[in-house]
Order: sequence, then structure tokens, then C-alpha cells
Amino acid sequence: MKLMRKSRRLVSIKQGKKHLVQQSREESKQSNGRQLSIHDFDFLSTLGTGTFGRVRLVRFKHDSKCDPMALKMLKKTEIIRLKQVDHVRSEKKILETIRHPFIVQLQDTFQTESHVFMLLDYACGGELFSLLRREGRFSNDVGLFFATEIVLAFEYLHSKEIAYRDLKPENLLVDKDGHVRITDFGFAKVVKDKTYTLCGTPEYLAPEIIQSKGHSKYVDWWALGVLIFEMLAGYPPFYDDNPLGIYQKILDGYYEFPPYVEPKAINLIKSFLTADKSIRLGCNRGSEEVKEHKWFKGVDWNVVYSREIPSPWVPKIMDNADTQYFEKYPDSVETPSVPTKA
Ligand code: ISQ
Repeated sequence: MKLMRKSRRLVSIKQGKKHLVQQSREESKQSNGRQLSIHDFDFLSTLGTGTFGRVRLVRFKHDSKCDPMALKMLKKTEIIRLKQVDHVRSEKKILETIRHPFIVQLQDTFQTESHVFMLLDYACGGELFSLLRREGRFSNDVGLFFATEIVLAFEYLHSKEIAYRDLKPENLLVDKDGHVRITDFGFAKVVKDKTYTLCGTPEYLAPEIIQSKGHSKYVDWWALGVLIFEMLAGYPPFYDDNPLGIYQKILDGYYEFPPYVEPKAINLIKSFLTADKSIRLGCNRGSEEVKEHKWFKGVDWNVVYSREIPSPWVPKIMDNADTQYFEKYPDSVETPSVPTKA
């Protein structure tokens, strides 16, 4: 089984309609009365690359005491070419409304003629994906620790009718204290009833997404079942060399547990990986019924929320700009163009 990162991405097939350059100009944002620009930063290493941009570690030029931040740089021509205008606009809008201990915090946004920029807190521990692949699999307790933080993040997002829709270990960062930070809200959407956009990552798609029946925030509880399986088994439950094979296994409900997964975890995963939404865990009483499951017995959810449970893994960093837990990328030769005026 190939457990590679880059193959695990499916972009939306929905058509983007709006012209990003024109619209985003009207929305440009002031920060402390002054628009940020790329000239405010020293650019350090690349933290990640995506379909239409990259994330760079940056430091404020005039304040060396300021913690380094992650600057997500999205190229407008690529956003338009890949018909992702609606998704980028929705990501920015949603990130501007949320603040939660287990979600990467947006600090500011700005733009140039060529790029949209999102300034985010830096989570120095890297992706949970990398930690999981290094460790092979997590013990029941380690899986439980990360799962509890994600349950609270989903509780928060769903209380705002936001469906996250892209849960996977690649989108979970680890911060300096070893706590989870959900990142990449490119597929997040306010969904009050149903939505029909095909998006997500093949291994993590709920059956109703594959069947284009219309889906809601309940797909996040399915994806949490897939994530907990992957954390405890070391590989995802539905796997095939090509996406159609994965979809067939998801629709058939075919997967097997390795012998080392504990019975209570098996029960929880099966409850999440239930095609019938009327009985899927989380789809009737939301996060309350999830938190009451016996796998979570003994969890003090208020203590989890306050980040007082010590993490089983804390990154060992040399200084606050240490990027050792991120893959090494060749530096970009591109220079973003001059910022547009507000
Ligand atoms: C924060 N810290 C590290 C990497 C990141 C990548 C994307 C978004 C935010 C990030």
C-alpha cells in the first residue's frame, strides 16, 4: 500500500463563476489602520506547496521579537484557471469568523495584482501525517488525544453550520505545545441544508458525496471515523491504487480492522462509518452523542478545551523559526507583484 501525500487530493468539479481580481479589490482589508504588504516581511523557508500557491514562513521586518508566521500565497491566475474562486473566497470569509484552540488562526489578509495572501499562526510541529508515518501507527491513547481535540473543533464549526469537508492527517498541524491545529479551509462551507459539490480526498469521502446525493456537515463525522482508523491502524480503511477502487470499497462498506485496534475504538469507528445518516454517530444529537461514546469515557472535555491535557508528542525545536518538521522545498524564484491599493 502506497501511503503518499500528494496523491490524496481531489479538487472540486463545481464551476467558479466570479472574477476574483475585481471582487477582492473591493474587499481589501486594513490592519491597525494600515494595509499589510509583502514588503513588511522577510521571507524564510517554504512550509508547503499546493495546487495554486505555497506557504512561506515569514517574519515581520521591523519587529524581530514577533513570532514568525505562516503566509499562504495564492496565485490568482491559478485560482481562476482551476475554477477555485468560490472556494478561496469562502475559505477567507470562514477563517475571518473563527477562533478556536484547535484551529490555525488567521491574523490578516491582503493582496497584490497577482496573489491573495493569508497570514496565519505558525504551527511548528509539522503535519500529523508526517508524525503518523514516522511512528507507523498511534497507540489507543495517542489516537484518543488527537481525536478529542478534533471533536471539539468540529463541535465549534458545526455550531456555526460550517462543514469542514477535508479532514485528513495532511490538514492537521501540530503546534509548539503538541496540540492539533486544523488548517486548509479551502473546502469548508456554510451548509444549512445540503450541498452538491464533489470535493475532498478519495479515502475520506462519505458515501453520500460519491453518490452525489447532496451532503451536509455529517460528512465530517464519517471522515473522523476514517481518520481514527488511519491513526490506530497506520493506513486508511478504504484503500486501492485508483480512486474508483476506493469509491467502490466505500460504497460496499468493505473494510477490516487489524487485530491491535481496541474493541471500543472499533465500535466508535463502525458507528461513524455508517452509510445511513439516520443512525451515523453525530448525525442526531451532534457532538453530544459523540462525546458520550464509551471510547471517550473518562474524558473531561473542559480540560481538553483548555489545552491542559499534556500532548503525547511535543516538537523539539531549536528556536521559534525552526522548520525541521516540514519537508524541504526548493525556494521559489517568483516575486509577488506590487500590492493593490485599498
Ligand atoms: C501554519 N503553520 C505551518 C504551516 C502552515 C501551512 C498552511 C497554513 C498554516 C500553517
